[in-house]
Amino acid sequence: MGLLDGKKALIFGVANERSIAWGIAKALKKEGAEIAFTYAAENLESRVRPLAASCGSKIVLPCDATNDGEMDALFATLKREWGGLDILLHSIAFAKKEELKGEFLNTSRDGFRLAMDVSVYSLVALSQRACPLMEGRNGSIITITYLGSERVIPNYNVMGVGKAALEASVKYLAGGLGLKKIRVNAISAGPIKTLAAMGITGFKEILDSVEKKAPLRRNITLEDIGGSAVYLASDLSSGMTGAIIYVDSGFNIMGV
Ligand code: NAD
Ligand code: 0WE
Repeated sequence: MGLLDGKKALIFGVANERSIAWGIAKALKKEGAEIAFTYAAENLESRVRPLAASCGSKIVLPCDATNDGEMDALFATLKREWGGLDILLHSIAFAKKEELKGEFLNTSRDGFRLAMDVSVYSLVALSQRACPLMEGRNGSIITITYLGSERVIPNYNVMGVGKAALEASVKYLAGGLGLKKIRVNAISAGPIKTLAAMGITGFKEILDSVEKKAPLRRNITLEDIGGSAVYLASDLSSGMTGAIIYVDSGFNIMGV
């Protein structure tokens, strides 16, 4: 008996075995969910397929979150294969490398637009298409955010502004989708060494400061995030929508 027996989950954001989306997929699978995976670009297909196979997933489809046509095709396939959907995980973010260093003041118009499109609008675009498949099934939509939305984290820059917009989008989506009994929530994850954290100036210092200052005195793991995602995906969290929950060893509560 799993908490997610019979539920169908569509996962966006697996790039490799370190991805937060992969940690969550494993946790959902363990509780009995059936999983479908997407990959952002052709060069990731060979990474995602073996991971999907190890989850017993038959559905692995391409989806660049900036491409409306690709999204339409994906959801048409999913409707044919599954008929409905219970869980949508959005674990996608991108900003140009040059925007993640130096002064936020120097953010370019194009860098701002791209970060917002990939990291924020994608949640809206996916929710639009997931919604008809989730109706009448108590669906759960989950996204991943970061403390840089509300505090100034050096170099996080345009992504911080994007995460603030993502969190506001969670609330507006939740406000509208409640009528359809679809819940929308975010996990604000502590720093974790994934592909998206590679080559970030000062990332090691951020990890060190969590270990030193957070109440739990340790960094978080994919399993920590997976556990909270199971809660948000399952009927255990049936009364919760529009929430931003922290999985960060408690770091966010500290004043110094
Ligand atoms: P990751 O690199 O493993 O995942 C990011 C994913 O975004 C990749 O799978 C990538 O393919 C996907 N992506 C990028 N552009 C895309 C596009 N156009 N279309 C579709 N997919 C696209 O890194 P991660 O750390 O697992 O990041 C997942 C989420 O977690 C992101 O939203 C990130 O902001 C958030 N987050 C990460 C941390 C951290 O410290 N790693 C902390 C808090 C929140
Ligand atoms: O959300 C993120 C990372 C998002 C991200 C990472 C990259 C790196 C490679 C988005 N776009 C790109 N583009 C690239 O070219 N995190 C929460 C992890 C993260 O990223 C930081 C951090 C932390 C923490 C960037 C600067 C400072 C801190």
